[in-house]
Order: sequence, then structure tokens, then C-alpha cells
Amino acid sequence: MLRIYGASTFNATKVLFTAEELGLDYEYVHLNFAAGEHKSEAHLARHPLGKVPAIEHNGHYLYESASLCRYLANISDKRLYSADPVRAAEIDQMVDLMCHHAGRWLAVYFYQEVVMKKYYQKSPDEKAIAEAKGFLDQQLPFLEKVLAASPFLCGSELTIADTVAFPVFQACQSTSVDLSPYPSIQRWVAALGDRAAFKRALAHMPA
Ligand SMILES: N[C@@H](CCC(=O)N[C@@H](CS)C(=O)NCC(=O)O)C(=O)O
Repeated sequence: MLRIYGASTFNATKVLFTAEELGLDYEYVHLNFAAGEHKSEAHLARHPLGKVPAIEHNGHYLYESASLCRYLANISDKRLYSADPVRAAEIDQMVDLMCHHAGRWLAVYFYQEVVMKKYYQKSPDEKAIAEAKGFLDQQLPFLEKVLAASPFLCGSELTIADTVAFPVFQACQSTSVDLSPYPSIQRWVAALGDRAAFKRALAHMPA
């Protein structure tokens, strides 16, 4: 039995998107942040920091979105991943690059321009945005080169690098992140957003 605990956030979307691409049978449990369900005793047993996403699989609780995506691929005959250590390491390095670099800076835009405004009625911290822009101006040209050479982040096949990376790009479509200098990233964003599995993942989540 696989249960995915989430909320309307891009980190939870990564796990749902991966589960949908893998065709896994799962139950989705949507936590109500406004009601504090993510800080309840029951959820703190699943995630020690009271965050989403988390999963429950055959009696085990696990958390951290990228680790969860890798786990789901591992229990699915390594589809979207690889049994070959070198190929797996190539996928892992792209997952980590997205989590610790490009994805991290994109998330700053989302937090400053969407979350601060919507939930805290505050205007964005321009210094934080400028810092994020400085890093993205160095990192997005690299991703543009990767995606100009192949349809997906790790070659000709969709992998967990794409399912981990894409939801944050999708969320940033409602921010001032400018992808116009990057036609191959734009092509990849459009193609992934069009996938039936991604649409099914989003359909779980209230806006
Ligand atoms: N690195 C974690 C981040 C998890 C995280 O920060 N989740 C946010 C939503 S995107 C959350 O649950 N926030 C509620 C809180 O911290 O109280 C992951 O990728 O799973």
C-alpha cells in the first residue's frame, strides 16, 4: 500500500508526477496547511519536521521529495532511473543540481513573488530576487545547452531528473523568471506540462 501525503506545493507535485509516470497505484492524502494538519502528531510521525511530501509504503514512512522520487523508481524496476551505477550517478547529479542550485534559486522567486504576496501580504524582497537572478543567469545557460542537445535532462528518455526538476519550473511560470533567452528550456517546459501524467498529478491538488 502506497500513500502520498502532500499539499498544493511543487515539492509534493514532484512525487505525484513521478508516481503517475511510473503508473503506481497509490492513495493521495491532501493535508490542509491552514488547519495545521502538517503539524499534527500523526503527520509528525511521518515527517519529523512536519512538512510535505511524505509517503507511507508497506508500513515505512519516508520523506524528502527527490529521495521519494528515487525510491518510487527503485520499487518500479528502476524505470525513470537506472540499474547501471554510472547512469544512475548521472541522473543523481542532475537531480542534485536541480535541488541545490537551479531549483533552489527558482524557488526563491516563487517564495518571494507568490507565497509572500498570497499568504503574508508582503512585497518581495528585491535583494533575495537579485541574488537568485545572479545565480540563475549562470546556471540556466548550462541547462539550455543540455536541453538543446537532448529532449530530456538526462538524454532521450524521461528520468527522475525531469520529474524532480519540472514542477518548480512550472510553478515559476507565475513569477518574473524570464525564460525567453532559453528556447530549449521553454520547449522542455511546454512538453512536460503537456504530459498526461503531469496533468493527472495536478488534478489531485486543489488550486
Ligand atoms: N526539501 C524538502 C522540502 C519540504 C518542504 O519544505 N515542504 C514545504 C512545502 S513545499 C512544507 O511542507 N512547508 C510547511 C512547513 O514547513 O511548515 C523536500 O524536497 O521534500
